[in-house]
Amino acid sequence: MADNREMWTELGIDLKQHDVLLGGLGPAYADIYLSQKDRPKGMGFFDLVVGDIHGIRVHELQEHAKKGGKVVATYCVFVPEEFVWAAGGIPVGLCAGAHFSVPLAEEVLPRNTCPLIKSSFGFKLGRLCPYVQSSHLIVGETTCDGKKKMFETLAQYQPVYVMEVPNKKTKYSRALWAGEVHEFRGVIEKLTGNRITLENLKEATARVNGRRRALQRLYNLRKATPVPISGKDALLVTQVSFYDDVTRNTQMVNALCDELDLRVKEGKGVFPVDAPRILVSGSPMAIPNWKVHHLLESAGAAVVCEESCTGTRFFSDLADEGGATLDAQTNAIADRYMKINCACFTPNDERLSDIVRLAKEYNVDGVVHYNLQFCQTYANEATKVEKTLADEGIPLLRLETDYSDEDTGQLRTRIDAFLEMIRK
Ligand code: BJ8
Repeated sequence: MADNREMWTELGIDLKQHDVLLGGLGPAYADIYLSQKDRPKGMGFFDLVVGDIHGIRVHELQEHAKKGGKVVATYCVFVPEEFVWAAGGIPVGLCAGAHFSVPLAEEVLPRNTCPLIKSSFGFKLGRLCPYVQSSHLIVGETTCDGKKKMFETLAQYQPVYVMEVPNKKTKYSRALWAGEVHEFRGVIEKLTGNRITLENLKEATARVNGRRRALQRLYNLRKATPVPISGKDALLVTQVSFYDDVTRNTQMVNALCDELDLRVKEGKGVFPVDAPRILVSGSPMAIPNWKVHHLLESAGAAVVCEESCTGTRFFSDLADEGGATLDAQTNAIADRYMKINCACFTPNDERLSDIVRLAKEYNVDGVVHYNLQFCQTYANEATKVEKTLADEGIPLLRLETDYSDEDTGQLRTRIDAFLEMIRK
């Protein structure tokens, strides 16, 4: 701990406010996570990671930086991490899931901005996040207006590079995106001083695919009844995957899956067999945003899948590893990312098909559409999701919320009523 404080001081962290932030996280984690019954032993690793959330991994990043290595921070699953690993850098998906930093951000950003954007900006403004402080470059994207304008402001505080994500999936848009990915390759080479070659890019692609396969395995195990792991735990595994070392993370997720495999064979689960099975679909849930999962599972539901960027959109598609040249491999990676069905695309009907397919594959009793407040793209799609699911006869609950606790009572009432309706 003393070790951590010294490091945080060197990173320019506001120790006083940071103590308040971490002081609140421990008890919340104990209440939400450690109180769960029959947790898989494999969750011990993830508890350890969260228990020292601003320690162990940040030390690793610092060690890397002392040897001349670079750290690249990101906020979106569109940023192709393969290039960073290939060039010997470390990519880190930043959290942005805490209310703590939101009031700080509201001093600069419009209040009617989504909490994910405000939280991430507030972490930088308040010097509260050692991952942000450790990063040599923040890579943003043009997925939504709020984010892209926030990145302009963020650039006043830290080096920022923004990738242009197109809004359509036509051949012209794909060409634009491929160009952006090629450009990004050069940006990362320049930052790290290392050449990206066909060999190291293929190796990095295989490593990232390994983690994607491990997460696919975890999600497939959640299709079992009774479900062998809670939705909260599965969400945490995905959240941690954004900033852990890719090789270690793959090993730990696979070790957890080995244990869950046994559970499934023995018919052991964490909820009764008749617990309503819920698919959560919508905006991403970054650490420590566990609000809706906690409310759902406390009310007796089992969250069995997330159609989200902290869920299936993060790992469902693998990148082809067979490019014959560096440019071909770069294009293969660009193609893989264009399969992500984010609400920033128009039209985005593939997401509707994904939701229906996942609802069936995971045998769910209902879908919760989760919308971060002021996120226009997901709020607009919610209406289409509602119609599509009504046509399929799948019950839907639409929730719009932020990171605060202010609406917890109201959400609980609506969730209880939804589950009651499903049970009937
Ligand atoms: S690929 S979902 S991670 S953009 S919630 S900031 S869209 S106003 S997070 Fe996302 Fe990439 Fe898409 Fe996924 Fe804007 Fe909406 Fe906020 Fe959002």
